[in-house]
Amino acid sequence: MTSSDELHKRRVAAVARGVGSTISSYIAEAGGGTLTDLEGREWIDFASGIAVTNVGNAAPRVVAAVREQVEKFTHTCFMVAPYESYVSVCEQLIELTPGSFEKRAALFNSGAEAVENAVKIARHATGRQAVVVFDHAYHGRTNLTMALTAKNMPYKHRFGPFAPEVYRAPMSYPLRDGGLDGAEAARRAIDVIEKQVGAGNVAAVLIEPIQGEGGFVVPAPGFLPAIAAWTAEAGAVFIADEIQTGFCRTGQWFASSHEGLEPDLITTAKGMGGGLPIAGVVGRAELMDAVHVGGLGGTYGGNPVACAAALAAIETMRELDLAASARHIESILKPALADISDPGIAEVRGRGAMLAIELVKPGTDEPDPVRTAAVSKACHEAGLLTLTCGTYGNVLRFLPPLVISDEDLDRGVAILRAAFR
Ligand code: PLZ
Repeated sequence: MTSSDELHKRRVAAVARGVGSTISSYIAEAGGGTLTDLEGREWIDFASGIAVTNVGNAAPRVVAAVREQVEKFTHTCFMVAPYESYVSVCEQLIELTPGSFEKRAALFNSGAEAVENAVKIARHATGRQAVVVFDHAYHGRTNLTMALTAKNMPYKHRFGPFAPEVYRAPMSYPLRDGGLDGAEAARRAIDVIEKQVGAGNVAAVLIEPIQGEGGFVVPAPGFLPAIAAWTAEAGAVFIADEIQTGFCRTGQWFASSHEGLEPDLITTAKGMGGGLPIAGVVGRAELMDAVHVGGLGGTYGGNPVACAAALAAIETMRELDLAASARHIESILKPALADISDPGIAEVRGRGAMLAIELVKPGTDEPDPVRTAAVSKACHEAGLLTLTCGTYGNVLRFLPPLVISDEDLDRGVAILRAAFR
């Protein structure tokens, strides 16, 4: 059998250098809480891809649904010859997302594509152009979404020029904004928007309810509702990017619900497809339906195999009550993380199964990306797959599949503790 070492050589000769990987082992199979590499080494999964396999890897219902669908048909293009599962996924998005108003949905292939389409819809419906995003935001790697994303390296460096009419406002980041409360942080952001953009020019305010790549930043309570209220008053569209936070990850179907938000539009991807590529935009019917017939689409958007997987993943989340599982994971993992006594730990934060540790140089608030990378590497060497994130690269993040066993969680925590030592 091919070894990871041999594969690595082939990879270097065949795969563009710009595509990186967190670990150098190659995966042979994966399940509900572990991955196994070609050498038979097991990894406890605290990554879920990147918050994708919420229902676990190769989840039984997803596997069965995909099998059944590929035997019937693999592709017709919904824009050419439609099929039921696309409609069913849209119905599920409408039912599961917060907001009791009339909604519509549309399906795409990736998170970035969903975000681009949400912006298109907001611009079309309002007749305005400006899009407001926040410090530390991550929305994707396509040209428009690079402009929306905050961090230069590795996402934007030398890839410009970027799309115009994107404006960045300060985020609520309790650890790093001098402890502004939600209302104060919102006032600071709104002031920037009003002075630098002008309320009447804003098409959309786009925000992750808990920031993902930017560092698992949980805004102070009240920040999101205040921003949403201002957006409504300005006649702009409030878009929640729930691509990383959605589908039970934070202990609710969508993280917007933790603060009672009813976003005008929500973007979803990742967890929704149980590992297959599918994304969606769902929201107010009058916004979604403002776009002319033929204005939205794409060859593969809502591919039938991906739709079958999404329906099976959603059924799994409902039947196993994976939102409750995320809260259960939080109840075990958060105290365990808080219990790691290390002078470099500035904060343990997050919700549900989206938890993080931010690391600083002891006694300062200076980010410590070197130690963060070292702890992460020690975890990898000991068989725990963890990821880092953050504008400063100093956040360890934990995203186990929501079906992970308590035993695998405990084993993971033990490896993490040892890695800190
Ligand atoms: N919005 C909130 O988290 C994807 C990106 C990893 P795509 N996050 C992982 C990387 O380095 O490329 C993400 C997200 C939020 C949008 C996206 C983009 O989703 O499916 O990767 O396009």
